[in-house]
Amino acid sequence: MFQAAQETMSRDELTQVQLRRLAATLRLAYDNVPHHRKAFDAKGVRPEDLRQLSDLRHFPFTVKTDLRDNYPYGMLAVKREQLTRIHASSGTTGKPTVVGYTQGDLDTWADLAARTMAAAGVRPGDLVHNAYGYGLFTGGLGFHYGAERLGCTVTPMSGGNTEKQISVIQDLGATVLACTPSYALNIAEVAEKEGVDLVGGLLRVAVFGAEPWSEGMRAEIDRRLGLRAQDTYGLSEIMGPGVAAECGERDGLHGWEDHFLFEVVDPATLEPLPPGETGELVITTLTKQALPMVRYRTRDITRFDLTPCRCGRTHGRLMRITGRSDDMLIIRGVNVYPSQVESVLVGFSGIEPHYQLVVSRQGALDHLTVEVEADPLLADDVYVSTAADVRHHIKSMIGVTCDVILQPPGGIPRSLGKAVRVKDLRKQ
Ligand code: DLL
Repeated sequence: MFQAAQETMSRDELTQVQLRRLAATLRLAYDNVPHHRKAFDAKGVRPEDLRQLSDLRHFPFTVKTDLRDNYPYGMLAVKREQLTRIHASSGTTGKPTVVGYTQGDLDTWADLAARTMAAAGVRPGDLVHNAYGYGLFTGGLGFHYGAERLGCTVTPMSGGNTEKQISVIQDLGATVLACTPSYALNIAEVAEKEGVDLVGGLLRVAVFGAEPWSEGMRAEIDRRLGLRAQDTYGLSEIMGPGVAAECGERDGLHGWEDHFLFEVVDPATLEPLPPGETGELVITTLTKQALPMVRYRTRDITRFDLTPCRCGRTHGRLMRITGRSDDMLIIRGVNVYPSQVESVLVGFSGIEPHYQLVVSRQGALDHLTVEVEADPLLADDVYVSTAADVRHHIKSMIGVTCDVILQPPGGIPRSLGKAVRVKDLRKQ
């Protein structure tokens, strides 16, 4: 199943499947989840009002706080006893968001994670070194079962203890690396420091995701680990990893449309945008049993491209997710995502792509300081001029005025999972 039959269905077939599954999902949500019933009633819609896919625009959105307000089990369409597994996302504030899976949901998830890995170029027989966190986070177990389903051998490493990761990759002969891109960079760096040649080793493909990353970072990691880095997307409220996957073309991530319905809405008006326009991604699940999601506002900014892909898959493509609307900084009127700054920093001579954005308040205005690490070979007396160069490039490429501070090697905290790119001092 390098390319499942569902991945090449015609648009007409796909629409039929989606409509049938969407009707069942709306019914399931309305009949079993008091929150959805109330929200439908408040908008004056009933499941049977759905006649065609475009009717979905009349149904209410679901947002993260709905999950928090109904913590822990209020959004479930089944009894707690019918769950086989629970995951949770920690979030930065307040209660975690709890998500549940029936055995059927876990089966679908394993299939989709397997399809995601296959699209990325993973094959049966590959040895997958899985350094995504195991536990409440969906990354570890999500890819674990996907890899098994695809017929791979899995090393369930989880994150952390980077020196050990490197010897396990080498000793066991891993061909696939699954982790966040920021952690992969950490692995590359530690291997280089220890004089371990991962580039000449067996690693062939990396299955990345869980955080925004740039094309520049991709080139950097491809080179420093000697593999092909592929992007995958997912979120726990919808399932976990395996919602969308880049194919070998590396030109957008195929959203698995037989299991999810993707809309892109204008974040200000919440009106659906025509295909191909950039906005906030909204996802409705089509086959989830325990936790059906109706029009979940992901906050992720992307566009959904329906033009044919050279790989032959008919499922539309999410263009690389630049960031979440919550992560967007507005610095003196200029909108900026951390991943845009990353694009400027990666490959810049004299610095390493370890960085953090510090946002503070100067008077009435927000102020951005980019802290980035110096190359270990950079002479002390050119720190200041290098910082000025970086500052100038950020201004000319992104249009944002900032301060740049060069930190000595090791001065920026390393990622063990999702990197923390923004330090916000405004809230202190
Ligand atoms: O991060 C699931 C996952 C695990 C995806 C491993 C891929 C690989 P959450 O912790 O719920 O779930 O975080 C979901 O992470 O809404 C995005 O903002 C961000 N995100 C996930 N994948 C990407 C990506 C997992 N490829 C949130 N590019 C999402 C950019 C991503 N952002």
